[in-house]
Amino acid sequence: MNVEPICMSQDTPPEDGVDLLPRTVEKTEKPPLYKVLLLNDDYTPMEFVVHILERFFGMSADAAHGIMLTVHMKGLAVVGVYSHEIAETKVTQVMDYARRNQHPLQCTMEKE
Ligand code: TYC
Repeated sequence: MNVEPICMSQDTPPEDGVDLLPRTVEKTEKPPLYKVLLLNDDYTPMEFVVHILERFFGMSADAAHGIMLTVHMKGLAVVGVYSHEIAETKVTQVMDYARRNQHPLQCTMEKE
């Protein structure tokens, strides 16, 4: 939080008595957002990717199928945008689940 004096009127007498104290402007910065990306590979089954998108990203079967095909054809796609902590959790959940099922699926995050 930044606190900026707007009117420092200490060395000149206040004209109307209103500016005895410096006014402040509070600048609240929005937390940065992070894109979660799913990467294509030649081995992870399509149904497994669809399942991941439904399970961890709350997508409908249709949306998940569409995004999976986008990743398959284009090489990668953004599958969600979150705060740093949530994005990190999603990446960990996907990577752990893929690894446990012995698929090489890769999921990463990057600042928006
Ligand atoms: N390319 C994979 C296949 O043909 C399917 C796939 C889609 C893999 C999306 C990963 O993120 C991915 N079986």
